[in-house]
Amino acid sequence: MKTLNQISKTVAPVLCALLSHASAGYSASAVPEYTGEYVGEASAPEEPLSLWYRRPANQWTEALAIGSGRIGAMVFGGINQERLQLNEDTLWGGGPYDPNNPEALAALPEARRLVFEGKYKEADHLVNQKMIAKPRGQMPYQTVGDLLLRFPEATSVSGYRRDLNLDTAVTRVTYSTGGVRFTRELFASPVDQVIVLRISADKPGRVSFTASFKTPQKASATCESQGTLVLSGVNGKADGIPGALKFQARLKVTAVGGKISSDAEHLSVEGADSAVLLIAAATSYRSFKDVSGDPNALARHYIDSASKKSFEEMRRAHVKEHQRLFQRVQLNLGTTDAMKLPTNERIRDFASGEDPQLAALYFQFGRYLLLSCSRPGGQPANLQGLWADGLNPPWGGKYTININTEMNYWPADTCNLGECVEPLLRMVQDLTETGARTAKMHWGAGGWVAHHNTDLWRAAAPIDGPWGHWPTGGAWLCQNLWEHYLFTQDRKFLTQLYPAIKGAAQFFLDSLVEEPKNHWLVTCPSASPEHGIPAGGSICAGPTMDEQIIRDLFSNCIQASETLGVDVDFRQKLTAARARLAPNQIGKAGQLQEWLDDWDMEAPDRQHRHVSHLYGLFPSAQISVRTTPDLAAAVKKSLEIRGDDATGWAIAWRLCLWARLQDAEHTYKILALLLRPDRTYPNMFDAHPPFQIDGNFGGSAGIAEMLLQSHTDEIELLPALPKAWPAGSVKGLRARGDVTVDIAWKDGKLVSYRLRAAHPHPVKVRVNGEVTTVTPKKG
Ligand code: FUC
Repeated sequence: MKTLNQISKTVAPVLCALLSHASAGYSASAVPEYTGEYVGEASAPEEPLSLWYRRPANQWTEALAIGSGRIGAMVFGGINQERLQLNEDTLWGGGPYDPNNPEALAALPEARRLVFEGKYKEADHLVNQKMIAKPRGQMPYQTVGDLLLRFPEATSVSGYRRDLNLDTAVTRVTYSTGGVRFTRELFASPVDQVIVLRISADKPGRVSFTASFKTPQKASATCESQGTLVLSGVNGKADGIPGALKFQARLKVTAVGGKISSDAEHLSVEGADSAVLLIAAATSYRSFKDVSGDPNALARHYIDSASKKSFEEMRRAHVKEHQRLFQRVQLNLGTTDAMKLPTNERIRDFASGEDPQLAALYFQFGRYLLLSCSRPGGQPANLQGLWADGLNPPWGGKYTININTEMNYWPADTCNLGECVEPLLRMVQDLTETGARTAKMHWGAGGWVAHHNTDLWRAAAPIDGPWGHWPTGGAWLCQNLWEHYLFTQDRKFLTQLYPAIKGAAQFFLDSLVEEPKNHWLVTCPSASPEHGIPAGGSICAGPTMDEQIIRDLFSNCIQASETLGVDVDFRQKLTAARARLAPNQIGKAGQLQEWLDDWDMEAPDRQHRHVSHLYGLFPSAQISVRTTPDLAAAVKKSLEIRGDDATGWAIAWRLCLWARLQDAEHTYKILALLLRPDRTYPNMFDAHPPFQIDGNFGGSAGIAEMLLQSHTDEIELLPALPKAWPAGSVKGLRARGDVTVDIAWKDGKLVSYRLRAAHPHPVKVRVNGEVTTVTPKKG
């Protein structure tokens, strides 16, 4: 049999021209991973902000995530084979489509009549039959595929370590075999828009490997020239919607010393001192209605520009750009010996309470993830951020907007990463267009609406079933963006946002109806997200969360129109309608009612993961311990009824809520639930389970909320500091009003703080129950 080298010399030019199905040839499972002994245990990296492990990843949730905001990889760190599972944030199933159901509007009056006559089951049935989108699901986010690197089989391995340094956003794999120490260094550069991998050895001529692509997509790999392997394909249809995207992944290898050769679908390096791999990926997506982009030109462009730079140059630029944002916040919760253990063991042991730094690492990991999956110009963070395997990840890896996408952005401003909000603004701007059609076709209303999910194509109609018939998803997204304005006071941003807020408000002015008992203005038919009502099904009128979100939306729109000096008449309409919304009500168990009627204690699933009606306390500021103590006490009661434990994001929401209740010990107890091995995977991804990234982001937001709150007219320092963190400091957290805050504490008490603002103005600061007025320093 000829070796790959011999083949490449003789027939490479012919083979290079051939296309072959990438997934048909080289198979990941055909490469036996090293199963031998691991000799000489590696020690912890010197950087405290590193995740690290003593073994390669076996499972996807052990692999380490890198991302440029737009392209990303899960890095497994195998010895015989490295697997990089690749994503590009516009590679989804299907193509532009109109999901609106032409039958929906005709059924609306009847659905409302049934709800108001208390015939909830019948209403649920009608909504299900007539008012759900066509198709009933949305399009899934999908993998590009894997880049596989096969190395010469190892017979013994020593000193193995893989780590991910959050401070540099570089991941490394190091180990020794056959008397040679190998190092892989990888990063996904937001500057150069490529994933860069350098493989080196401490002895010359020892770097050898074979690279190939493998994908479940309809795609073919071809060797375009010596050193360049290209995977080209199209996405598939989903839920009956034909695939409309082309995509390409492109690998370019350069080596110092040794030989590069290739056949149709493999590219080999033999006997090099080191090699650098550049990986680019792109699709033909230009917008939710335009798929005429040229992935070949784009991917080629990324590779060509990156090829002009050295590895060191690219690494320097990448680290600089990452640190520009990442290093704005430093959190020190103390150090202990536990830090010497690999990350998976620290997660296992967190409950023992001797590893406060793990909470700081988790906090920073959330910030790292947000920076790696939501940068200006890209798509917003989806259910898995940027990282998803296969063609149909859990829940399609979509944007679920009845909590999950909103939670993804909770840490953005408090944790000083306001720039990451930009993709969310653009998605909402898209939704004002698609959602205007949904508003008209499903509700006979003006403005725009988005229900409980959306996707790359910005589908806005209700999906899945009656519980998806929930019209406040778009309005909630507007609240996230409004918060960004509160933090930054950026008038230009407000001007960009205002049309979306106004359109969302217009929709509710047109679609709210008067309920017969108290004559309040309510949404109908709607649902309290995913929670069943005692009568069966979930369809109802005016669930508490809807009324709270709309109250915020109207208030924000009124304030924005005043700030911008526009729409006086519209503002008056909103003021009048706001006064007629259903109020927050306290029910017979002393709880905050989830619905217009006091059904909470009869609800079939009282410990449900969603805590939608508690939106008023967090993320909203409608309820707070000082401004509305009775309602805050009712929220506490509701939380007790719901219970502490839940799935990933639902624990993170409880964390933020308890922090807002300013019960430090209870908040910490919830944090420990989030940081336990069945809720945090070895790679620190949140376990819903399976993986969902929202819990990571909600976790970072919750930790920030323990240290600083600014949702009332005060900046409160250390509002929920637990005994487990007796001494520490935090630098760079953000408070509303464009203020940056540093705090240090000892023996559980604040010792110093510093406020900075670009445009200093007096602010009220609350410390240990005392309020003083302070003017921040300029900066
Ligand atoms: C909502 C939640 C589920 C899951 C899904 C993506 O439907 O109720 O728990 O998070 O979104």
